[in-house]
Amino acid sequence: MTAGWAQALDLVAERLGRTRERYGPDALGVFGGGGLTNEKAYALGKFARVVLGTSQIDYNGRFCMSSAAAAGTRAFGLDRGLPFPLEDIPKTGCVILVGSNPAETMPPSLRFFRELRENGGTLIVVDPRRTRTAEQADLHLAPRPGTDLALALGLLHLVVAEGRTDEAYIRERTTGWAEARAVAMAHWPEHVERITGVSVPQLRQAVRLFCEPAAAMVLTARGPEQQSKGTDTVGAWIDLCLATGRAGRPLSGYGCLTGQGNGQGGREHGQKADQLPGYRKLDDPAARRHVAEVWGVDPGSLPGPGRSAYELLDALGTDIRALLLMGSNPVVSAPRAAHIEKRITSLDFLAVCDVVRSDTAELADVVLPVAQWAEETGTTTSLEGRVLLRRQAVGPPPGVRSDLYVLHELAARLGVEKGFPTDPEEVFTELRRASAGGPADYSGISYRRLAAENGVFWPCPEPKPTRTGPGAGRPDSASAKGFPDAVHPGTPRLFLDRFATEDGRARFAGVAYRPTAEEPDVEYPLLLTTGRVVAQYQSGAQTRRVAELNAAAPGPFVELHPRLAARIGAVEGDPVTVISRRGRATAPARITSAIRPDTVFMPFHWPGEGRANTLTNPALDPTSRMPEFKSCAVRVEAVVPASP
Ligand SMILES: Nc1nc2c(c(=O)[nH]1)N[C@H]1C(S)=C(S)[C@@H](COP(=O)(O)OP(=O)(O)OC[C@H]3O[C@@H](n4cnc5c(=O)[nH]c(N)nc54)[C@H](O)[C@@H]3O)O[C@H]1N2
Ligand SMILES: Nc1nc2c(c(=O)[nH]1)N[C@H]1C(S)=C(S)[C@@H](COP(=O)(O)OP(=O)(O)OC[C@H]3O[C@@H](n4cnc5c(=O)[nH]c(N)nc54)[C@H](O)[C@@H]3O)O[C@H]1N2
Ligand SMILES: [Mo]
Repeated sequence: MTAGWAQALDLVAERLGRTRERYGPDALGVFGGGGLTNEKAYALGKFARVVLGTSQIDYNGRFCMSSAAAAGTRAFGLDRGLPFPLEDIPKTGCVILVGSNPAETMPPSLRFFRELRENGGTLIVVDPRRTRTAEQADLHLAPRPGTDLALALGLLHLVVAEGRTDEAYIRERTTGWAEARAVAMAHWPEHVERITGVSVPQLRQAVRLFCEPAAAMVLTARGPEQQSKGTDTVGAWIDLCLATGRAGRPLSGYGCLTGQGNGQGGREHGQKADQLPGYRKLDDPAARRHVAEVWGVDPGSLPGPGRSAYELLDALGTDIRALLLMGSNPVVSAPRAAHIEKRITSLDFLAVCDVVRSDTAELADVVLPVAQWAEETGTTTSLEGRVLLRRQAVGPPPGVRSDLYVLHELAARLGVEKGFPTDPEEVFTELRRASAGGPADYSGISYRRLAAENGVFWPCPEPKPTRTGPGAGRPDSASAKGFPDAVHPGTPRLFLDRFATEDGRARFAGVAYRPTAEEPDVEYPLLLTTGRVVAQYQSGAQTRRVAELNAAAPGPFVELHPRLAARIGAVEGDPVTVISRRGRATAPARITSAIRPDTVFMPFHWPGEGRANTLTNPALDPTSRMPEFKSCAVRVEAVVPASP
């Protein structure tokens, strides 16, 4: 049934309030999304901690870039997708793209790789499939899924063996090399070849292409990151950069190709379980004091870190009784999705804010229809750390409100009248103060400045905090009077002088290879990996509604090698069933020699019978809490048509 806004918001507030009274604040869960603007992500994190008082908030970015973020923080003391602008890519000598398929997932960025090759640079692609991206590479390495850690160590071994390390750089700018070197030396190329399936001559060629030019980059995406050892895997690729002097130098470095609409900004301002705005840590007393002051609350009232995304979803209906979901569709996108769907349906109460009626919204008690990106103003932060202002282009349809309106109204109904403005610029003005002095410092960035410039790179601190004039300390002053006109130029390139660690040095990870959480065996002899196609976006909630996109990518499929197809009797276009320890999924076979014979691939954009995530393994990375979307053990059977 439909209801008016007031009635619907009354019901949501009443149910959240009642649940809190009965079971305590941690019985309330909040789940956000990396597609939300900085303002919304910030307001959602504040809403959870200040209004609901719950520690149980996390977001879909945990499934996205959390391993790269953890590895970047560990190595460099700071996580920003790219520590350099995208325009640097064509000017370097060699790029290794690890588990990234921009031909399908970031088509506009392809020109950077094309220009790189036109300029005489080389592209190496590491992917178990010969993707459209791999087709454009000078060298394609096709490791078995989940073995990138061994691959990186094998390359590092050869770098040492061939005398290609940069000893002066290692001495002056890093720590931990002795241990990392010892680990790499234990990973003999022949051994790495057996683990990964990448031949020793190919390893040698990769080392030569990477080491010979004056500058080079390693870029990772979800392939090596969405593993139960994603943080260590990215760490090993960073080690390769550090040993060869290719980080924190012009046109060299490690970067992570960010995913969602606001994948970078969405991970900085507090919708993550352990985080406060400005990329501060929730368990850091100084950070708590700073943010509590901006929020006008007692630091002791802020809850501590909560559960990570999968753990939060897994606790629904048990510890967590009511959920507010804003910007994600976990019924399709969470690992072990049939189980998560059951957890969601066992909630006492589910409220979903969405721009469409997503598969998860279908299960909700209340769906609140909100505006989407072109329909409202807000800032996002690109993978290069560039903060961008997007002005409203069209008005939302009648009856549609904004996420900020929802939070404002719910806060008021739950007894917090102030601090949740509906004007994005007012929210941003407060975000600036909350982020001031943090790693992702936005305090020198204003809407006025963003309107005049083509984005500003963080950190961009406010140069002189003259907080004495009129309007000082008034976070709700939309004209940002508390801030003088910012003059800090922003920071397009990080780490050129020093890394963001305490001693200014980058830290080697120095970790040994370990297998995936679920290696193949007799019962489940193959590896399933998952990913994307160009015409569908994520859980498909938005793109499955667009006729042209559905025509281009009408449904799920199972990519398998001709040899495997022959063995199981699969026929092109006929259904096959993929079976894992979590369940079964059926979709048409797509037979191609572009995939390893020991591996099958499914895109994850669809619900129902062909839902890839029915199969995936929620084994979590110990540091980032990233699930192992990129490998689990399966068997595949051809569906024998019923005899007439
Ligand atoms: N069209 C489209 N574009 C998108 C999205 C979308 O859904 N659709 N989503 C956006 C988002 S949120 C994200 S995060 C990005 C993701 O962008 P990508 O990371 O490029 O996308 P994926 O297809 O998940 O994975 C990339 C590649 O990793 C490979 N791979 C699988 N397992 C392994 C492995 O073990 N090792 C290695 N090295 N590679 C492996 C896959 O074969 C795949 O080609 O795309 C963004 N852009
Ligand atoms: N097997 C497998 N599973 C995966 C992955 C994989 O590679 N393999 N990749 C993972 C990754 S990288 C990601 S990012 C996740 C993404 O998975 P999801 O979080 O499910 O991503 P979306 O489909 O983008 O869902 C976002 C929802 O928010 C809505 N929305 C968009 N903008 C707004 C807004 O401004 N406000 C509100 N309230 N709602 C909005 C959309 O309509 C949509 O319903 O999937 C993960 N799942
Ligand atoms: Mo993502």
